[in-house]
Amino acid sequence: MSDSNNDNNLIVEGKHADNERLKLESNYLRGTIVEDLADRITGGFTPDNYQLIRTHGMYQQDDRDIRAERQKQKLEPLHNVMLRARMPGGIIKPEQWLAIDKFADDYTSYGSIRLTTRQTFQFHGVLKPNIKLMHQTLNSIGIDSIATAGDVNRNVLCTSNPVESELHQEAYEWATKISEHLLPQTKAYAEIWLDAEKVETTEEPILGKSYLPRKFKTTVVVPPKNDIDVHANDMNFVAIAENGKLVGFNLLVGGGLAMTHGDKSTYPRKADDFGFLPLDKTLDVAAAVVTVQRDWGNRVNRKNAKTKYTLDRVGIDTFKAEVEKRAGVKFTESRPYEFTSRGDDFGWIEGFDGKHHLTLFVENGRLLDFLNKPLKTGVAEIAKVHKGDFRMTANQNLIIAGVDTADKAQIEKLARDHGLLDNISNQRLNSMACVAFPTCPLAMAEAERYLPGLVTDVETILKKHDVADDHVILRVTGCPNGCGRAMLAEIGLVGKGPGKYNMYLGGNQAGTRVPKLYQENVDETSILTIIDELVARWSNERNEGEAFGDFTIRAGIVAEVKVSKRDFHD
Ligand code: SRM
Ligand code: SF4
Repeated sequence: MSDSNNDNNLIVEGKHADNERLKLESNYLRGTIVEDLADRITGGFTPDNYQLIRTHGMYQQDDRDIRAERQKQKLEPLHNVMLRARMPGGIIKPEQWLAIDKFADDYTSYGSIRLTTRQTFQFHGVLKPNIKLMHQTLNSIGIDSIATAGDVNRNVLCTSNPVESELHQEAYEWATKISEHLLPQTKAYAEIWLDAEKVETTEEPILGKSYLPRKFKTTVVVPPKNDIDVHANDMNFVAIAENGKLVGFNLLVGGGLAMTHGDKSTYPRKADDFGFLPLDKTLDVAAAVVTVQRDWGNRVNRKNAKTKYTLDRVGIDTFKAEVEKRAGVKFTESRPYEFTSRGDDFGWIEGFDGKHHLTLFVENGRLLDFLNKPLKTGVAEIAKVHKGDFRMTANQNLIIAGVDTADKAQIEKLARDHGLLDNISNQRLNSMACVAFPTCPLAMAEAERYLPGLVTDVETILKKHDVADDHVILRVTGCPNGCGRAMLAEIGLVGKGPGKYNMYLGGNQAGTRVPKLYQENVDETSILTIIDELVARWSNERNEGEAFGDFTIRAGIVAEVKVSKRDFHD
């Protein structure tokens, strides 16, 4: 990069973050993971490998509920790993499901399969001696966990709803192609976990030897559904169809939701519109956006390293022009489209191809055999007879897709018998939380374990004010990293400390507006008091059909966040 580029503020000068050193020294993501794996004195990994295993789809964790007790007993934390699979578009076959179901039973300490907000599943609590077996089991059924974490392009999302069968199929194929195109080229994963022969890596043409400055997230979305929440993502391909056939994409760049409490240089931000591109330029454009972020992203301060900050630093026009140059494309004006909703459509729907699809609500995505609700067994029983596939949604739910008319009754009975098809309120269907305690090391407050009770209380409040059939998009996230996407909710609760949350208001139903801080450090009782007061006002003062988030802005309860950098913290 020439000095004149630095004049334009394209590169952030200064001492690089330590993650840059370890990526560079890792010999293309190998590090000393193999040696670490053989060390059975500790259940954990050395600090460098602790970071590097992320690029292979794993995080080292320990159960925070028992951490203090083990410390008292002078025991090392009970180290284990969480694995996150790579599932572009979230599609998984019944036979694959049965294998992951069995692995969760046999080798994870929680015995659960956790559907995530990015259309895949996680195993929690896999001990070191079982890690290789886990990868080999997944490999035997055609699944890997390459690049589902770390400074790379993550699992590529795609709208789940298979109603518009052909268009969805095309979009899904693009999600898979983009995922493959942007994968690391290093064969470290196969070598370390699958005992494959060593193949020297000489180049990472797209990601580079130091990989990306920070995580990078991509979606392919089929409007009018914004079920994958584009504005949480660095790069989004919005499917544009003519006569039901995909002709190209509008490109949205620079979304992201994380922030740090007290650090005003961090903020959630919506993605910007770059314009329309023809289908045959998709992979070139994907690579160009990634390489511009690779070269211009901030490698000095990881808190300001994501694409959203690069765009705000160098300017949208400069970033876009560079993408056009590298991809050999000129974006034309974006084609018209509209997002109207984000939720999943629960129950049965029929696709244009005559197949039936059953969307099941899975609270917090946690598939486990709860008392009187054997959800995990239920999905496994369905997998034993199902001839289509499963689709994990970005709202932590599960679609039993491609069911023949003749098989509908049997699938429905299995779902009902296992508590997968109960009557669920609109409010619960539109509420979501991240994992948080006990497995997430970064959690400041409860989320997954707090949400179910909170929703019950909010249901009571809605009923009290005669809006029980309506709902508020309610999301809880255990810390400001925002994994539960509270920063695109109508009411977003962001963990601040045990039992304390910052409350944000003013997102909208389509997920195209970032909410704004309403009250800081509120406890669970005050949260209910505030929601009660606000819902009472909404019920009495709202315009016909006005959604809660829109009301909070019109009524002046919070100001609208139009441009995050300017408005979010003011
Ligand atoms: Fe996340 C880190 C869980 C979606 C932003 N996220 C984590 C870790 C791995 C904690 C850690 O670094 O040690 C959490 C593990 C918890 C556990 O025990 O499972 C975690 N994130 C999750 C999941 C499982 C939440 C869920 O309830 O489903 C989601 C897994 C997605 C996947 O399958 O890949 C998940 N994370 C998200 C999202 C939402 C999204 O992408 O749609 C976000 C906000 C969007 C964004 O990226 O801006 C998100 N997670 C983060 C961040 C902040 C990144 C940043 O820009 O600063 C971290 C922390 C970090 O990277 O330093 C993080
Ligand atoms: Fe953990 Fe925070 Fe993400 Fe929740 S938002 S899973 S607490 S990192």
